[in-house]
Amino acid sequence: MGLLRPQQNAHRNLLDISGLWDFQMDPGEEGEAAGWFRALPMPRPIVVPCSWNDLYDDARDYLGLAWYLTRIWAPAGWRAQRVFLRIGSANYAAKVWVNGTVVAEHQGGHLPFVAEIGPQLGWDQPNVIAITVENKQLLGRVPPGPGEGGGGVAGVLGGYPATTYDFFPYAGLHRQVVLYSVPAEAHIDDVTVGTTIEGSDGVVNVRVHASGGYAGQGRVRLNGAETELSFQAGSAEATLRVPSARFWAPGSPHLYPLTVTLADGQRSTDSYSLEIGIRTIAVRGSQLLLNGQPVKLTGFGKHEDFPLSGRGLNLPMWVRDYELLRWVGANSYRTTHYPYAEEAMDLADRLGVLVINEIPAVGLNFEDPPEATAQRLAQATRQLQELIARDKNHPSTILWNVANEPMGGPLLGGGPPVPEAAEAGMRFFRQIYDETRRLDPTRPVTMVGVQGGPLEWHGIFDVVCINRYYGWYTQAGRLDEGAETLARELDELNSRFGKPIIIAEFGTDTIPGVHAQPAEMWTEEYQVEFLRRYLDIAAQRPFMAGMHVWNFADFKTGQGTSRAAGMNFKGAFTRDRRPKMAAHFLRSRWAQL
Ligand code: E9O
Repeated sequence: MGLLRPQQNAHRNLLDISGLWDFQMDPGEEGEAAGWFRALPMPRPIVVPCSWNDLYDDARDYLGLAWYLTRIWAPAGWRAQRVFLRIGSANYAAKVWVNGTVVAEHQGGHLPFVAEIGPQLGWDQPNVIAITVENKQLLGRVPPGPGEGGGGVAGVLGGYPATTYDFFPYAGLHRQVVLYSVPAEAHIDDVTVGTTIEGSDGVVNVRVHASGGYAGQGRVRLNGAETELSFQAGSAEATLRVPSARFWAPGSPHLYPLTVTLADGQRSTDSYSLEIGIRTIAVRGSQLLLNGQPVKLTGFGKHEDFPLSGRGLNLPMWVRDYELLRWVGANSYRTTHYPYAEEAMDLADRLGVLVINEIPAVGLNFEDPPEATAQRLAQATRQLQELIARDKNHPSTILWNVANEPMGGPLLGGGPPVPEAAEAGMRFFRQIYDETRRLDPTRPVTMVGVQGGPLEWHGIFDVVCINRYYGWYTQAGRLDEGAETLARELDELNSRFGKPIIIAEFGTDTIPGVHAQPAEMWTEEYQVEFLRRYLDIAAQRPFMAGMHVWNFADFKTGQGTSRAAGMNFKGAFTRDRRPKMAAHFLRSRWAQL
């Protein structure tokens, strides 16, 4: 089944049931046996979408089972249609009841899931929707929990709550919950758009899947032209040409409206519309080519992170962040370390921002038991399937990233990678790479390597992405030495792989307002001097395809000795989006490009 974003039109309906819901934590996990899916015994109000952690004192570090419940009327006009419930993101594991019947279970946050609920709905009384969510940090999950041995870079550093990653483990229903309906006879279940360029023409391939083995007719409309679709066993395909097309790119993000219709003679029975960008993305030698032209990424790794809303959808934050990306002269970002909201992807299309789109595979450690790796492979594969199903039609997504900083042995103070772990990683990433290319043959695929990690894994992927901190985590306080190490390593990576290289993270923790001359760690001057050296080194190397500063903004982490005030301070902006000196410096380098 496809994951098309629900929409309202003449054939379909959409009702957002987010808002204030009932909430109750269930640390003893007694609610199911006690029938809490009908009503919660001691409910408190909660917001959907939002993380629960910043709202109640006793919920801040809570990652166990919690209940969400609401009562809704099904709109009377939907009676003749098929009705679905779609949950935009439940972090991490969820179970869903409608009027006491389980309709869905799902693992993994950040990606939507859907249940058909028509048969469970009542039309003459309110319906009870109950959802449990828990975010336990377990060894076989993606991202994995720390287990016994620590695991992951953040795991090595320690912290509370214990995670394998360096951001706060916010939990809850993080995106909208909606009801939608589609025509009962047959409906458009999936649309896949692929674009190529021939001279000045855009060539648009549209593949459509309709439910129930639909074998009728349909059409595709694009840019005022229309083409017939003939379905067989639910599938149809058409190729359209847009003469003298306006190609999608940063600076000219032109979008074309595309509508697919199912038609029974003159009568249309379903339709679905989306906005598409005509563009190509490819790797040639050590260059990343957008519409056949070399492109260099300037930008950041980010987070969905803000006070009170936590990881919950925050549209003001998104609009402001895109404005600041424009101001600072960034043309791109990476969805570190999980898929972002669908609205964020729409805005990237519309505003012309390039996106490296990443699954939540952060904190993998191939020294962990093989059973854990096998479970993670299954999880990561499913997350890739869901992400690609959700985001495949966004022109802004130019690169899939399958993991951040997987470890193949000890890092800090540790010694070289462990051969067995490196081998286990090779097997894992070969499978993941092949699966990604099978799901989407149109975009290059990458993996983001950690400083000191096994280098051979990069050989599998189309683009070499690396996170480097010479002059911070190593060679601390020695910016010039750090810069020399970086320059040497980049040249080695170039001669070894001959592929585009992106520094996908580099940065220093910087307390806003703290200064020193000469530059000293944790000061604004040090952050600027560090970034300056890295950007200079990249600018001298034609094989460098991008520079992503870590991070766009300061963000919340767990509590620990390496994170003052429970924050990672590597932002160019503060958590409330005020520019540090670094933001002004980056603007002076990027805004004129
Ligand atoms: C992942 C990101 O989520 N990369 C980390 C970032 C950080 O600020 C974190 O927030 O810590 C950097 C990891 C660097 C590890 C360096 C190890 C060097 C040992 C040889």
